[in-house]
Amino acid sequence: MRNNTQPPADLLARTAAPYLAEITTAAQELALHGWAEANAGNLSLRLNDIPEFPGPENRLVRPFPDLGGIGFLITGAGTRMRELAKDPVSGLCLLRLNRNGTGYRFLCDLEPSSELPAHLATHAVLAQHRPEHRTLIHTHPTALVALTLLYPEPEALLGILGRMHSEMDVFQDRLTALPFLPPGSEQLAQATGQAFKDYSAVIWARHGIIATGPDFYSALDLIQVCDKAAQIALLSRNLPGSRVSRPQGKPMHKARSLKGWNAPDGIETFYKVRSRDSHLGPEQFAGLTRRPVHIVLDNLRSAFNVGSIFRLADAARVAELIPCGYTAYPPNNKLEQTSLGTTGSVPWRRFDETTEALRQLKSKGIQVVGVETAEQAVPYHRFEYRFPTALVLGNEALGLSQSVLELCDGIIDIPVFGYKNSINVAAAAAVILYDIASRTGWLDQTETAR
Ligand code: 2HA
Ligand code: ZN
Repeated sequence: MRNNTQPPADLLARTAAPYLAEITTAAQELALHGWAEANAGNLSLRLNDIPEFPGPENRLVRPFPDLGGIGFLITGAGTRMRELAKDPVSGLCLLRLNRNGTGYRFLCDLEPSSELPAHLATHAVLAQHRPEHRTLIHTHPTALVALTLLYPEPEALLGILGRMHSEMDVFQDRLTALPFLPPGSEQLAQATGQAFKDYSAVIWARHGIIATGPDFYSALDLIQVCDKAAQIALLSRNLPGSRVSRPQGKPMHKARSLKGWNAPDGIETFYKVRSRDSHLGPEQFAGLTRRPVHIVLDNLRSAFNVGSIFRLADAARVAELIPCGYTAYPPNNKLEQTSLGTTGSVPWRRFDETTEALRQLKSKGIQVVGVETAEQAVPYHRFEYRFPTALVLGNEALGLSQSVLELCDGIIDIPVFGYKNSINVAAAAAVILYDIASRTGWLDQTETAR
């Protein structure tokens, strides 16, 4: 809606005049950093003592009684930061809430920013809790947004940022993060307003950041430091020859609980290791549903491979493991070097003859699927399983014997494109098992706490 009535001609320009230098700087910086693609981002400033001006009144979805009679400068919807930097007055709206805070009038040729709800909700909180914080900047810092994709958990994200850059101390624990909420939405506005009770900057996952300060320069400082930390975090990842461990900066207060999070190898980590089932007692664990997949090992040569498959069977919580013929079985030193303690958590039984194991499984209605690069094999990702199913894995060199193949209800293989024309049997088992788990939706079933 445009304001058609004639307001005092220069009220907007006069009101904005004392702030033009900082608004210009902020807009320039946001544009130069590449955080203000198209019309991304918005700024606002809370003012007192704005005279009433005529014009149609716009009602607010949610009233802000504490902001009654308060005025704001806020960027207009569609304003580009690069344009705002050149001509700030043309990109700004002067907005004033009515006495009850139930509606507002505005002066400008544009609608106020699409994030007006978040700006108002935040200013309402700041006016009450930290009146000296009058400015808000919202922008889309590229590295920071990328980092929110890599670390969706706010605690992990804040922990990483806190350790990346000593300048993060400027925040003095006043930075927090919200999960993704739709841009411009009432939910985003409410969650952001709440967060500003305790924080001066709020990261919006997969979107950007919004920060406050007594002036635009200090709000901009917070955002620049935060994105710098995010850039350092991204640039220092996974470079060849780089040290695995992160530099030990002083963690921010919110991240302090991260200290002492240990990976299973005892080395301190920056993320909380997800435990899934490992916190359960043996009896609770034994009560969990096991996936209807049996794994039959037909004369495997390497006890190390058997151990790896035990570990995999534990991870995917399959029904059972059946070592047959001369396949190693527990207790076995080599096997235990790779099974890493999982022989106790995976049900297993052994047979002298693979064919005997298969006959027993088939008699219980279990589908038997051989893994073999045979002529008639179906690529594993297209095979239609019928559960319960048994996967039969063969000897590393010889594959499945003819008598075993004859008992199979289906044969699958893994397409390979290399010179060697095969992959390790434990790796093959992992590929096939996790394909099944992903196709059946098991990966999304969180029977136990994450
Ligand atoms: O101003 O950045 O979040 C456009 C936006 C919406
Ligand atoms: Zn935005």
